[in-house]
Amino acid sequence: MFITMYQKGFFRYSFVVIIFVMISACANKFNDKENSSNQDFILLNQIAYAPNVPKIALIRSNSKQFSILDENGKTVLKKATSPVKYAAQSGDSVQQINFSELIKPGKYFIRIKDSIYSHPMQIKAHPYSEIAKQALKSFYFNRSGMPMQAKYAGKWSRSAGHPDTIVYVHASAASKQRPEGTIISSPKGWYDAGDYNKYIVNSSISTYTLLLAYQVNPCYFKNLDLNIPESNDKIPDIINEALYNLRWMMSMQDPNDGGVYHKLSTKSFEGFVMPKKATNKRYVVQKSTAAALDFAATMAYSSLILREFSNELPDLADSCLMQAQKAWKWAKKNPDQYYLQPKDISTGEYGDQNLNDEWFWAASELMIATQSLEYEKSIQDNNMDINTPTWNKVNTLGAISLLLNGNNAESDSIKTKFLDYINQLLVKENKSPLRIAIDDFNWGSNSDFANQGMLKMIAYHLTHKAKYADAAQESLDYLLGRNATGYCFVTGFGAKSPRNIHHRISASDKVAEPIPGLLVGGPNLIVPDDCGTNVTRSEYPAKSYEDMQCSYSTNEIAINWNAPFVFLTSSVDASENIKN
Ligand SMILES: [Ca+2]
Ligand SMILES: [Ca+2]
Ligand SMILES: [Ca+2]
Repeated sequence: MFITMYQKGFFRYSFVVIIFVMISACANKFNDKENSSNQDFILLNQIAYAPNVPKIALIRSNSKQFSILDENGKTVLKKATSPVKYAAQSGDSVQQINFSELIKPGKYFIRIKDSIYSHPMQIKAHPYSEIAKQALKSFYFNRSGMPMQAKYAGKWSRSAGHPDTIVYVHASAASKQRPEGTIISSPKGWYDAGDYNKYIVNSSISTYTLLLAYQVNPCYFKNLDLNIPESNDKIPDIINEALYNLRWMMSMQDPNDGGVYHKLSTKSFEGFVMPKKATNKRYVVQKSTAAALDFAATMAYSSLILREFSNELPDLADSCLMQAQKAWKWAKKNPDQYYLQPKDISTGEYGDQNLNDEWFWAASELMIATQSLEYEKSIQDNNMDINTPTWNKVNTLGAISLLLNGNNAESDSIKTKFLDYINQLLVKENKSPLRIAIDDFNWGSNSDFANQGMLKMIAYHLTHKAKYADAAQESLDYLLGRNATGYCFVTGFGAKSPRNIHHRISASDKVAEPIPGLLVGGPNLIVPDDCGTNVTRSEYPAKSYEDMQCSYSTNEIAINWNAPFVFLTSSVDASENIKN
């Protein structure tokens, strides 16, 4: 989606003026002059903190001390701020304020200079239950081929679109058994992002990440009722949700040769209309090595997770593993089928010229699932490194699976590398004025924070060292408001959150509020003029964000961004439940 949207041209939409509603009557009690601009002097997690976690906010106004007031206006803490530091990534002079010692549940405000108040701040147990649930439920809202009934979707109910029971084999995907124009059925699956297409590469990392969230905290998810059509069966709703996409993925493999179509897509992006009205012909496009390997990895990992449900889902785990092995064999025979966008197709590419990491991920998952030496050799031959995962860098997903599910022989050296990487993130964050470890703000920078938070929680899971959970809390703090834009980057949550997301359903459903629980891509400088020349984005990467529908480069949503956010919120929430 992303790169091609850029190549394809610029969407221009009229600017919608956003009026931020005054936040709370309590705040007004303190200061009639309160407004969102002075609140942006104090950047903090706008949702809540569990009592025992570190609580560090940032201020952008030179102040020697800060106070914390309870909801009756009584000062409960007065403390010195840290020295001013210049943050080159946001162009701000910032100070940190640390109020970790405040542990009593309640609602509070931070005050600086006697007259500048923060958004409301909360301390409570189970602080992220609701946001984790909505973040997961956003996948349901992005299901293709299913009507959203009001009893599950509330005011976001809608008709079904994209049944995908009639999908054409594109010329680029033609084979002897399935010539160009052959009709296949490939229903279900999630819309990838703001568009209505379905892409194997991005679906793979997203599905894997949700299943991983389940593996790390199964009890948490067994108790989580999403109010989706499958909520009353015996399968945890997160597994139901992942299955909705997994079953689509299974239909993307050509049973004749094991090759996997790279995507299911219209020729060009649909307009900003509801799914039911987006009725252009859809195609499966080109089999690619990246799709085959990501598919193999995800199917093999799914087989492992789904064994637990063999009574409810007979034979499904075996089918997944069989399909994974077939895809791997196809990739072995076709190791350099890099995706090349056909001339008549302009939707998302997810093109990737370096597949070493995809080989490593697929081999890791297949070795775990089969214990076969064939895959072990592929792993040993691969000079794997650890980094923050994204759709085209998936080696760390293989490493995580080996750490959680592999045998000790492989795990020891990987664990060292893995923890070294996380430790480096922690060192960087502690030195950074904004307390972040991001060097470059990429497209979808928010997903880098979510994925780093996920890696930290896995480190916590492996070592039980509190420093990793504490650092994951700070990744979450960033996404929930402690960032240079002052936004809580999740729709429907926080005092200041995105309203005008680049998401066709939210843009055309005639409901004022966007579908909740969606993490937007976040700031970056990659396409500074996506809203045309009348909108000037900040020249600083950490601030270059616009809550406008036209800003596809900063305000789109995507399944691979929401999945690590589900992991992060659920695992932090679950671990805090234990600590409390
Ligand atoms: Ca269920
Ligand atoms: Ca790659
Ligand atoms: Ca809407």
